[in-house]
Amino acid sequence: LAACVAQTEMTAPMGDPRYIAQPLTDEIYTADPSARVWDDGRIYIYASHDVPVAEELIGTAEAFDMRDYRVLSMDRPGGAVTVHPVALDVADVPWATQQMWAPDAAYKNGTYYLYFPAKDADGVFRIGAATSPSPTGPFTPQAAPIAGSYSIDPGILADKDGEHYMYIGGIWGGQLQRWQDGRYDPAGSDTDPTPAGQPAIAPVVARMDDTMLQFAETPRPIEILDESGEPITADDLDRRFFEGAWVFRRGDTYYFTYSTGDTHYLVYATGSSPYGPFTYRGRILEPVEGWTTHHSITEIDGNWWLFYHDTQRSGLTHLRNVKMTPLTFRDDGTIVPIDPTPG
Ligand code: FUB
Repeated sequence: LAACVAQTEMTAPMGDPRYIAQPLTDEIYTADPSARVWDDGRIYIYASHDVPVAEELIGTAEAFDMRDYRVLSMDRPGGAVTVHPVALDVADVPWATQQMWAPDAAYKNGTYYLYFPAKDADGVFRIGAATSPSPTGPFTPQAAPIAGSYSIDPGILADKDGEHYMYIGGIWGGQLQRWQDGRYDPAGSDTDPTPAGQPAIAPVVARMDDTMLQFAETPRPIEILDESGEPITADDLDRRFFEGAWVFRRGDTYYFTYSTGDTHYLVYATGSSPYGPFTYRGRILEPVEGWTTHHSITEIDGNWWLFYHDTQRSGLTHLRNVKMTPLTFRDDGTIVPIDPTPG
């Protein structure tokens, strides 16, 4: 996420025909949608809950000062959207102080798990876990963040063999560049110090243990390769990883999808293992209105959907609204890219 977000703010009303999809709710501002379909067949969206902030914060990463999570749900695409009560409040998380950013969720053996990034008392992003017998919460947080976790944007892959993997990372405001030698460097860069031509900073993945509350292993970096099998480099801004990893499996192919941040694309790479390496394949979504772009991709009754956000309702980068639109795969497994504002 931008350390300092500069953009021209603009206002576009709901229902504006330029947009291929409309906001799923106008009750609250929501972003970073992680859409899940659990055993009851209902669609649950675990999202950031954006809030207004003081004027002087607008245009900075501190404008993303979210305090709680609210789950959205619907019985089918196009169905009525329910905005559920607060699922987890930062005031109830013993170790967290601020900035409840992009969450995700998982289900195992009758328990729902909410995973979320937040800053601790030292201003360092960690990943927390919370549990509930209900998909909409309220969730009970663990006393401490997941040991060995850092940075932002946890994304969960529930693989077909029952294993769960957590993908994490975000550069700039997400602090991933400050963890490059395994320890947090408080004096590290606010952006990305990697020299041009060097491999881009890598997101990481760890398998969850049986409790779903800890990692079973030390997080490992993920390689994202170009068409020649070489690592994507830090200066390849249209293709390098920035934040918002979302991994799903389609057949035997693992799709590692992510945001390129300051170039505003959602893109994807594919591989044959949850650990990668993944080879870059192309774009999923052209830039949306607003600085950030963040998504999930979910199969619902045999059809694939892209959940994403933009700033159609507010015209302000820190007050976003989630949307969903159909996603099409070609016969060779590549994705048909979407332009969110045609015409
Ligand atoms: O919502 C806060 C941050 O903005 C997320 O963690 C990033 O992925 C970006 O969408």
